[in-house]
Amino acid sequence: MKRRDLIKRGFGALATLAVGETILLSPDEAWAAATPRRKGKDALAKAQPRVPHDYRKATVVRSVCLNCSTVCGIEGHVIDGKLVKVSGNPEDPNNGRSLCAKGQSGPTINDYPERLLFPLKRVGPRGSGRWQRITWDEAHDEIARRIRRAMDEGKPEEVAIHVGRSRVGEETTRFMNAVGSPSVFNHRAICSSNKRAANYVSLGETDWETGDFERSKYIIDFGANVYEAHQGAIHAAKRIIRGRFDNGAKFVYFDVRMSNTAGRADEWFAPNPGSDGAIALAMGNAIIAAGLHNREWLDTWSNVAADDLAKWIDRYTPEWAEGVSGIPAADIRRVALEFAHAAPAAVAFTNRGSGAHYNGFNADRAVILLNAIVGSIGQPGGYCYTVEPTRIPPQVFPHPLPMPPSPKAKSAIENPPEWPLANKWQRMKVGQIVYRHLLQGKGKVQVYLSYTLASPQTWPEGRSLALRVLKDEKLIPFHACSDIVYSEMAHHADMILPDASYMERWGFDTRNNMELRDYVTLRQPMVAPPGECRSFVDSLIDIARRIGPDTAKYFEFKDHEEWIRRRCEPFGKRVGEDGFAYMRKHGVWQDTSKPKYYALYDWPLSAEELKNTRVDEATQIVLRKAADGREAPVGLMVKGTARRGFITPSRKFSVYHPDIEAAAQARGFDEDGGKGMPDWFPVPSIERMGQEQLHLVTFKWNVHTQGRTQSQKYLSEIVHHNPMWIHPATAARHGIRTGDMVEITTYRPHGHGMRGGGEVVGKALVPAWVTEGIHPRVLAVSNTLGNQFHGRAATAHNGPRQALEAAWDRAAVGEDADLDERVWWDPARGGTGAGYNVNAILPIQPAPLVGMQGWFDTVCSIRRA
Ligand SMILES: Nc1nc2c(c(=O)[nH]1)N[C@H]1C(S)=C(S)[C@@H](COP(=O)(O)OP(=O)(O)OC[C@H]3O[C@@H](n4cnc5c(=O)[nH]c(N)nc54)[C@H](O)[C@@H]3O)O[C@H]1N2
Ligand SMILES: Nc1nc2c(c(=O)[nH]1)N[C@H]1C(S)=C(S)[C@@H](COP(=O)(O)OP(=O)(O)OC[C@H]3O[C@@H](n4cnc5c(=O)[nH]c(N)nc54)[C@H](O)[C@@H]3O)O[C@H]1N2
Ligand code: SF4
Ligand SMILES: [Mo]
Repeated sequence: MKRRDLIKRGFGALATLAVGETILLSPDEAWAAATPRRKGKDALAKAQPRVPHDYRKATVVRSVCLNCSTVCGIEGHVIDGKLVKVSGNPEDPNNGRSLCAKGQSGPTINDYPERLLFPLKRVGPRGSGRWQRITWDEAHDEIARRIRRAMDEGKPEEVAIHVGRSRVGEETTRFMNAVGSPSVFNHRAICSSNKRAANYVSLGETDWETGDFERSKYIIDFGANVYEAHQGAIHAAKRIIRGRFDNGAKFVYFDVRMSNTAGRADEWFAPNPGSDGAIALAMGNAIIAAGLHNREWLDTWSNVAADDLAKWIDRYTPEWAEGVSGIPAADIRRVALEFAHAAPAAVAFTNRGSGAHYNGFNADRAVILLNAIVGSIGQPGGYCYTVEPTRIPPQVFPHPLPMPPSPKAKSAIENPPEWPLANKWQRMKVGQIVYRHLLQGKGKVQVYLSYTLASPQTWPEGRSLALRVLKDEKLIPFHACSDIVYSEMAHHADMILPDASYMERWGFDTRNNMELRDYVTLRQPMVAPPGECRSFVDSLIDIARRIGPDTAKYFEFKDHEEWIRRRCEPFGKRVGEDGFAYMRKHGVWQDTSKPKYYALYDWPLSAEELKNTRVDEATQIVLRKAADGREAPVGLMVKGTARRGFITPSRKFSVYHPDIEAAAQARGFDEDGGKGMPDWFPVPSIERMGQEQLHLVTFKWNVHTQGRTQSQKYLSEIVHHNPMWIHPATAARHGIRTGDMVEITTYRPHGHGMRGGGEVVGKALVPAWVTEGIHPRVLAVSNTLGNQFHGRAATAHNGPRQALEAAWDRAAVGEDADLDERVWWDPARGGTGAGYNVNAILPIQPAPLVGMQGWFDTVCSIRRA
């Protein structure tokens, strides 16, 4: 038999695949063909004796976790080239020594037996699972050639990069700017853009608050599941615990579900979905009515003075909010007044529980406003913030020059005009319409690069609309997927680029710092990647060099390591030593040269900052004249002194925002704060819900992250089953008991931007779990399970690696006795299986102005199957 006719099968064969050979990786076929190889109980385990590690012999490498977007500082303990353990980086200002279960499971990724090892190119139809091993040169040449063609045709915008939960925004943007394409599609509208936009509107210079929980006396949390999920879970939760137990803070939590956070709260309320904004406005109303608002703060710092705000908020009484939310007016009033009494050491904050709704932008604005009403913005124990918390400070770690200019080309997918505020403060995009717009011909792609993205699993209408488009070679003519395991995304690509894991590659990272200072962390390889895995950024550098001199000139560094080293060189002056060596040793740098960012708006302008300035009489804004004669605001006169103020048009905390009013008027509607003020309006589909219809929400488990952890065996051993939570009264009405299969039917939403409403989106079958820990009209299914790919732990298949042709080569990537012999959740061993994914039936629904996905607005009906 000629070598090229030989088709190897399954992941076991991957390790011995030579360049030019083909392999079949389609899970179904590979599983069906897998030879059972039982050698007696735990035979493989006996062959793989467990050796206790002597950690004193370990080399410690500091880096950053990326098993979720909390990005905790970590220390890797490496023995004989193997990462045997991670622990918290004690110098990290946010998490210190603390890590969660997901973080500790990280090392299982590195020698995962089903890791992708070589670049692969599709042979046969897309999605058939048949691949040929190619070299990196071949992979990069082909991608570069296709990008060059689009550029030469004058269509650089048809080169797209689609990123999920990644942390290489600066690198991908530089690459795409060099190509001249604006088509960087991201996931923020899927994730948290309502919350980010609300912070930008109100404060002007941050997308994320930093509650000073440790010093707080009263904490109200609207749907941030801080003990389990949240961005910054460890960071926030440990400080909330200290606030509660060391500082006597009270913790009040709103969630439609009895999450672990609800279980730890002093009071838990289950509001009607989509009503958090109404509750927050009513709390503001109650505080002002009782005269407990901070009149002085509002009159000084808010662009709507106390008396005007009182008039606006007058309509949102606790009684009105009770009708909307189902939470008794007496409780709303009582919590509000307790909160006001604790102020300024009082903080109200949010995450996706309030924000992932059609009306979530306003809900989050209302919660931020609540802090302003009691004057806790920037105060110890209050609602604090840092400056641009998601950016690596370019003045400290400057980008190597020359920098490519921003692209001139436009893309209606990247910047859809229907959502005028989507890209206003940050490139937040409207990610959920990417596939729909491609289907409708509102934009085109020639080259589609996907990175850390599992859209069939994690996006709305995932296995329905997203998959349909991913399979269509006319709509996506070329798809190269960067992944570390054989995912659903990789399966539907034309080329697979096996990435280095976050423990095997370079990168900078940062987020908001609970210590209210700027800080930066370094991600560095703890171990070498297996096989030919290579960091995606290194691929981008290499591809940019191959496209042509016009792109190569922006990438004159050998690799990502050198790029980072160069950014660290100027930083070295700050610390008085080699900047790169400093970062590698500490893993983190915190800027302690300035005071903590308390009440940043109140910081006086220095004599230096006041040079060439004048004060505008009408607004009291301090304006500085630049060399070209143009004036820009730099501060605000407050009681005779020049202060920094907020970085908003009025230089004050923005209750009213002119851009919102203008955007709503341009779109011809009044919702979503159409008067420019924080408002509440009903989610249209919820407003029209029939008597028997229910809300379907999803949520995150504490031990799983979206589409990226299910292949990690310890995590999937802990959680691999996700039945639908249903209240006993609702279950009884439908004759449903725990374990019964339930058919869920979902309906298309009403609302702006999308046509239709009320039609069936789809049906799913999910088992029930009857529990009192949920709102009677809400059903909840977690969004992180139901994998069809990603290997044995994720798909609940016990048995040998899908090794057919090849003896597995332990030297390349070893087999794992746990996966071979102990996946007890395999249905073939009487287990419950890998869970359910309901994203296929969750409709795309962007919020009116900002475009964030209304994840938790889905209306459905159920019946016992
Ligand atoms: N129903 C429902 N769905 C949701 C949500 C919800 O609330 N409800 N929440 C949403 C939220 S908040 C978000 S942020 C999105 C996130 O969803 P995505 O944007 O899809 O991000 P992830 O799930 O983190 O990405 C998973 C993919 O990245 C791959 N991967 C993991 N590590 C690496 C690596 O080092 N390199 C490369 N190249 N690939 C890697 C994984 O194998 C997997 O294929 O999900 C959303 N999905
Ligand atoms: N363990 C874990 N941690 C993670 C992640 C993960 O996947 N797993 N992902 C990271 C990412 S990318 C993100 S964006 C964050 C998300 O962090 P969170 O926002 O904390 O988590 P979610 O589960 O998306 O949503 C929070 C809660 O909203 C509730 N909810 C639904 N509707 C409503 C409502 O109308 N009102 C209220 N008050 N609550 C409601 C749900 O029951 C859920 O418990 O977590 C980050 N950290
Ligand atoms: S919260 Fe857990 S998974 Fe997320 S970064 Fe921190 S340790 Fe890693
Ligand atoms: Mo997210």
